[in-house]
Amino acid sequence: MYTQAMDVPDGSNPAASAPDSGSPQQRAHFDATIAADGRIEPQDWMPEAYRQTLLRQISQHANSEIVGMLPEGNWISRAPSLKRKAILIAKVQDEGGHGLYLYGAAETLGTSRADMIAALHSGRAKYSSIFNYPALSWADVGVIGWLVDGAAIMNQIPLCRCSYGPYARAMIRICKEESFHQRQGFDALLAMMRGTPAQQAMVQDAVNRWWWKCLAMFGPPDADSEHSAQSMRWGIKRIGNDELRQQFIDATVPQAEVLGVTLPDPELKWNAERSHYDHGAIDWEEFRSTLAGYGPCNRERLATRVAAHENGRWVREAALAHARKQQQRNTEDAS
Ligand code: BYC
Repeated sequence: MYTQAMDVPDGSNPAASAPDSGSPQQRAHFDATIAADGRIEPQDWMPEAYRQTLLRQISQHANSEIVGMLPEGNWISRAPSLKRKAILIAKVQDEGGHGLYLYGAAETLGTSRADMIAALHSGRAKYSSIFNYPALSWADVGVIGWLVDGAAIMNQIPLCRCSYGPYARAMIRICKEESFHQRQGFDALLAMMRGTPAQQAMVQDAVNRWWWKCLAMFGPPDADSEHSAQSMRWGIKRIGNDELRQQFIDATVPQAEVLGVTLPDPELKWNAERSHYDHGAIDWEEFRSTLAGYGPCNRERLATRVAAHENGRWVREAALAHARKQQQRNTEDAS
């Protein structure tokens, strides 16, 4: 079951199993690069804890992208029009691509994609809590685009300035695509809000079910966040969980007004003194329980992911056999 974070090093990878404490010059170079807001690249020396922190966050992020394909993927066959179906297929395909960029970035830290996928499938690695909730209606697909992708963008824009070069570069490309995802979600909801009372009620119901879960996407409050302070010192995270959550709320309230939906928080109101919206309390107990494997869809998501991997085995084997044949032919032609 999905419970624990990635368990590395596992001894199978020499780079992962031989932590290098670095020479004084290497440590000074790392510290100076971070202090000058420069980029650490794969060939640079880095402290083992920095490497592990990146590996944990990037692999979890990659896992979130590919598990995140599932709730929306379920709706491709039921999209209400050809246009919406084409858009949804493109979006789900984008998420798969994001997973690949991110696994690629994580591989530069000395682990393999196969190991990361195995950690996800065995329940040792996490993925975003948000994907353990069901997408019950077509409005949920719009809300995932508007709110889930909206929260993801808010979190991911600062990651474009991450101190680790490959992660920062992957995020620049991902954020461009996520911004299209968010707009298509808003557009789908706007069409429904201009429709029948039943469609409007469907949107409101979806917003009611997803709002609080989206606020938890930013992670625990800073005071309880195990990794934030160190990650910010290293320039991996640039903004804390609470500030990002607040930015998301502040940006979303006016959008909800345009749509004509009510955000399900009676305590949500503008605070002129703070120049931010005040909001009600988040149910962190529910968040912890979902992370511990007891959300409504944890088992289903992991089982679907494992089945997809197994069903694709023959494709991977055929691609490898083809690559081997081509390599052999190239060697024969060259000799
Ligand atoms: N869900 O010390 P903290 C997408 C864990 S998908 C699960 O604050 P950190 C999309 C955290 O990992 C994009 N776990 O940690 C795709 C840590 O546990 P471990 C999703 C969570 O790392 C398809 C513990 O709680 N975006 O856009 O400093 C369709 C303590 O937390 C969550 C990303 O993945 C959570 N919500 O900060 C539509 C962004 N929150 O590792 C859309 C990249 C916390 O010690 N990730 N935890 O076992 C991050 O920015 C950071 O990892 C977090 C957490 C802000 C999530």
